Amino acid sequence: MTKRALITGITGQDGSYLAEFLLDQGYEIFGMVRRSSTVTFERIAHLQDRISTVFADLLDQASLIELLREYRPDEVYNLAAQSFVPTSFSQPVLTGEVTGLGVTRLLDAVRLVDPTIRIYQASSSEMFGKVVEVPQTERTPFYPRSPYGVAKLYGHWITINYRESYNLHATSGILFNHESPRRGLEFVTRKISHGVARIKLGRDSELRLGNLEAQRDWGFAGDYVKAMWLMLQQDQPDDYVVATGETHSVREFCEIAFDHVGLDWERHVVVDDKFFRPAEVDLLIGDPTHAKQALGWTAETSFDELVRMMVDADLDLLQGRLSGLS
Ligand code: NAP
Ligand code: F7E
Repeated sequence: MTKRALITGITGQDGSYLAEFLLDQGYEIFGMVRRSSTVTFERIAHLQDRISTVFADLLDQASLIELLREYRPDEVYNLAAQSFVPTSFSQPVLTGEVTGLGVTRLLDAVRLVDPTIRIYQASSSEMFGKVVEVPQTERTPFYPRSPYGVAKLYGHWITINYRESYNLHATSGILFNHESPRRGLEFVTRKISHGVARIKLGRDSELRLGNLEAQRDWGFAGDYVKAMWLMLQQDQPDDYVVATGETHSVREFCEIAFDHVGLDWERHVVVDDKFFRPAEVDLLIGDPTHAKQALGWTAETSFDELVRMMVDADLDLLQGRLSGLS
């Protein structure tokens, strides 16, 4: 029997990689999209004839119930969110509605329509925020530092609550930062890779950034979607940290990215107060031991490979060699 998966957030970075991965596993894919006056399918344009796009919104409970009733997926991957941390400071209520309460709407739809549907919740290392332990594991206490982190923490706990209250196969993947050539241009890694490519091609001379000292555990999104799938293949639902186990600063990312094209980052990067946050997450580093032992999952792409892949893809994109979807 062909398995059916519903992916919310399919138009985002992870949605596109997960759809590719599940198609390779033989799944029938339903990608949930929200109504927009412009088409936002750039990342999944190459998959359009292999997946079905279906309309609903995490803000609308009835739309989620109808969706599950009509398409009856075996697995639901909840990737949809307002995911940009600075926007969560300027739009905290919207972020809470989508990134927090949206999870409850979806879990409740699963509970009402078919409680045997397995569900994956995209939790985040942002929940660790001002970290109380290094490295962070599934048992590290949380201390979120942004409305986004707070909303994700609500989503995390409501997932556990529905698992324990209604016996749902509801799993939470606590994923650390993962990047790719498909990352949104506002996130720091893609902002740097795209900025480096523009400077290399003579279209810009400087790149304005915020806190260069922030450290993140950065992996490749293409590796991380496999962990999501593995989680839903387990007999029992659980929580998993998914990370590389290494941390690097924004400064290091700049050094490698500029060096890759023969430029000195210090001649081009300008620190701009505009990009600092009201509260910062200084250091994240995950311990993926549980994912390795229970799922057999490890990150396959090194930090250097990731940085170079992103810069090369942006050079290609700007020179019209490909769509940036490699
Ligand atoms: P992304 O690129 O920002 O994609 C977010 C997706 O959510 C988009 O498809 C967006 O649709 C959709 N969405 C937003 N509001 C919605 C709503 N009200 N109803 C339905 N869909 C809505 O995020 P990502 O990087 O792929 O991350 C995927 C998930 O993992 C997110 O939940 C994120 O918070 C979480 N996460 C990400 C990371 C990371 O490092 N990437 C780490 C940990 C957790 P539009 O295209 O219409 O805007
Ligand atoms: O910032 C610093 C910034 O916006 C990383 C989301 O996917 O990962 C992501 O959240 C760091 C921060 O990602 C700029 O202050 C410096 O310390 O790329 P980011 P994030 O906030 O870590 C988590 C795991 C998620 O779940 C989120 O959805 O870089 N930084 N200068 C900058 N950041 C940005 N965006 N722009 C700058 O100019």
